[in-house]
Amino acid sequence: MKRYNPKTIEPKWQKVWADSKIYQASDSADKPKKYILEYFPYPSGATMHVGHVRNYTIGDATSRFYRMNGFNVLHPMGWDAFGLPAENYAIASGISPRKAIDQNTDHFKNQLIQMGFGYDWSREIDSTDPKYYRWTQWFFLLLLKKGLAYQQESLQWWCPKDKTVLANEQVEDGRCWRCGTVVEKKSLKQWFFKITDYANALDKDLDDVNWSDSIKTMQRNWIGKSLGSEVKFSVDGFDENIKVYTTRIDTIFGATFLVLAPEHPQVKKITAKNNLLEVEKYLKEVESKSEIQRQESDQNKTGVFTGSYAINPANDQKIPIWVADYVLSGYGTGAIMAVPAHDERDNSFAKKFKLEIKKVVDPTPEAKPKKSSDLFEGEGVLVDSGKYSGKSSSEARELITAELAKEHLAVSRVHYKMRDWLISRQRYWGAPIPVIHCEKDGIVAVPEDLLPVKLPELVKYEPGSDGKSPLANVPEFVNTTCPKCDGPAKRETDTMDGFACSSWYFLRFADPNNDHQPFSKAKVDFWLPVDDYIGGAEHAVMHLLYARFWTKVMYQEKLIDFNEPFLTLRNQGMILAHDGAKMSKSKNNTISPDELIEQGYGADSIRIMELFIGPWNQSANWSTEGLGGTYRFIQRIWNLTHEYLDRPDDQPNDKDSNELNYLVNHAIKKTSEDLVNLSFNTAISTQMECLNSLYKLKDKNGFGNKPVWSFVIDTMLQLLAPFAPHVAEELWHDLGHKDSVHTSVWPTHDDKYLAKNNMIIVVQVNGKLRGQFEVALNASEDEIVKLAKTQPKIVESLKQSPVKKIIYVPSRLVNFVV
Ligand code: ANZ
Repeated sequence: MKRYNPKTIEPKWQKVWADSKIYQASDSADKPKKYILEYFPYPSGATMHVGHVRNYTIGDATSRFYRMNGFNVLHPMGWDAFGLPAENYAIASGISPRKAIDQNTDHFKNQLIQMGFGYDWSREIDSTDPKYYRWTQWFFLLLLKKGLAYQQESLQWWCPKDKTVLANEQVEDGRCWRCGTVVEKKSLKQWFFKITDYANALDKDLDDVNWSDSIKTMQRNWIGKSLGSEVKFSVDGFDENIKVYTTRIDTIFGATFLVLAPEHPQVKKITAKNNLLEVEKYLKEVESKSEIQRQESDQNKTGVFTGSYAINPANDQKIPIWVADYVLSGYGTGAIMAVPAHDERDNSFAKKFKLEIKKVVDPTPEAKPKKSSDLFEGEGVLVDSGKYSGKSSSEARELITAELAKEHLAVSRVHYKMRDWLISRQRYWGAPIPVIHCEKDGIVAVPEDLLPVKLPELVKYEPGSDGKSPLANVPEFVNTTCPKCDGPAKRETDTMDGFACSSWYFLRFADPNNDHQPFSKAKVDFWLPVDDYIGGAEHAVMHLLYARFWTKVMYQEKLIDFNEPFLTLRNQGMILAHDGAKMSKSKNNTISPDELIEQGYGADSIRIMELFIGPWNQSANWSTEGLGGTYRFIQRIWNLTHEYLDRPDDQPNDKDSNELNYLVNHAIKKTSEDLVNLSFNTAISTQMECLNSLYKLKDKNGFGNKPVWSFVIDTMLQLLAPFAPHVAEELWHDLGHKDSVHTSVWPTHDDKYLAKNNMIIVVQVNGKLRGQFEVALNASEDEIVKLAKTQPKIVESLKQSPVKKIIYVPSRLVNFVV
């Protein structure tokens, strides 16, 4: 009998598939389309480990399933190769980023091919290829034209280790998201994309996509929509008004002081002469604090009195104005009315500086806390609030806003926490920002026909600490002429954040070789939106938010016909090391598919292991022993198929037809349903059980009924094909098929075989008939007993007396002895 050897069959079929281009998607098929996408990877040094492999296996199994179901499937792959990881790797290893990326993509691509993933490689893209980033630059210019890209001097997050600025989203708990260094603020001129113009749409349209609630919530929190009011407080003795932003105008009668952020432009204007020195001293102190220190523990709140007073417009009370750094300059109006009885931060500040705490909201009786406290942050019923006393918080908010609005003292406002997206980077390895600075004409866009602005090859690409990109040291790059006046001018030397490149790559896959446009509208409208987007949850905020923003801009520009790029988002669970630790190069606990293939397991066993290890969206610990199990499963299919092929010409018999038909139809039904729901592990266990039953029948009666057995084996291989594509293909050809199993038509089950194969089980208590039910012929004893226990009369009897013994007569009855 021919023996199973993945080392020979796997490379063989990989080559055949590539040569026969079976995974190439057609732009003009009359079949329905399906676009399945995994995040395109950073090819950054570290090789792919079994955690990454899971992501691609999910996408690949799904793609194969839909292709066999008659869909025109687009399943592409490319490289997100600009950005810091690639550059840092290059610096550390001493080879240029270009060379490093080329080496790494080659290696990564080979790994993907050797896993048997069916990508349409004719659509491969590389974000660092000038043919690609030409269009990233084109989009930059589009945003510039629409007023959605602008340059501004402002305080920015700066990572002293990576020597570049970071977007807000890239700062986590005051640290750089990549290297963990505590970030600083630096005043720098930077480029921004005005994503805030789309805050409302980005929030609202989450209603229309099929994403997990947790990812939607993370995006919503990041966008941070807040509904409140802006209220004007006049300053006693000054011709100034201070606007505050509050979501709790119902507490305005309890506002006992105002607080301005240290950076607030009115601070010096409204400070009393005698207090000026002290206020200035405080402002200096704050400047030297890191953001982490500023947001630190509540006990250490700092602040300074301005010596001035504001008039509370609700009750004309005079209240002191303070400056304190717990109020942020970048949010709302940068000024607040402090209500220490109902806001925790205000409460601790008031206690520290001995300011008045005045209760104006009582909890409703059901919400009354057990312990009494001078702080209640919830909503309730107003007290001590003039004519609004007795009203509910929500009613009072409307009434007070309306009343103050009459005198133009308040308006309803929506604020968003999200800031504009900072996209310039002072690093070498990115797409150059395509603008020119001219003394006469200011910022001038590089004309479209001169794109791409190519990134020059450099010898020295380490960043300096002067806040300038290494490109600034390359006169041939910097010095140019102004496209408007032809006078001498200088190129912008910052490059774009890598996230700019990944904000549109999914569109380019629809038309990857277009040299005249980023893509043709017809092709993009044909393929997009992406039907299934598969990846880890780490992209919840940045990439997914940015890509949605670009999509909305393109939709408004009528470049595309849809305004959400990813209809369904799937976040797979992580594969952890044997001991449950996160796999990482630094912990030296990664397992690469290469080594497992080298050991002889084969890509097919690894693929099955990735999916069988547990539900696809939950994390699981890797187990190389488990891999032995999936290898044996494949080997059993191999052996059964070859025993069937080598069977002696024995007497035909029809003994098992019914059961065979039942088994195979059940396996088709279950595998198909499971693949629609991504329930890969249960699909695989169904196939394992089916295989066991087939062995039993074969051992009893041989391969008696040839046509039925032939159908059964063909079908089993088709069902296996999405999971273990190589072995399925090899056996399929061994059986005499000429075309690929992967382009064969997915089998459909016939209900008649399932219905006929039920049996009636009688249920008794102490030998007396108590009911009966129908169950599948191949149901196990456990299943049958479990079902018997749920019969209404049995439930009743078992409640009254405990079971002493259960007697099961196979295929006939269950008797409970009580
Ligand atoms: C008075 C008040 C009373 C508030 C109360 C809360 C509770 P969200 O939901 O996050 O938008 N706030 C406004 N601007 C701020 C700033 N620049 N820095 C720090 N805090 C600021 O929260 C809005 C609330 O956060 C506002 O409502 C304001 O405090 C505070 F019982 O006003 B509130």
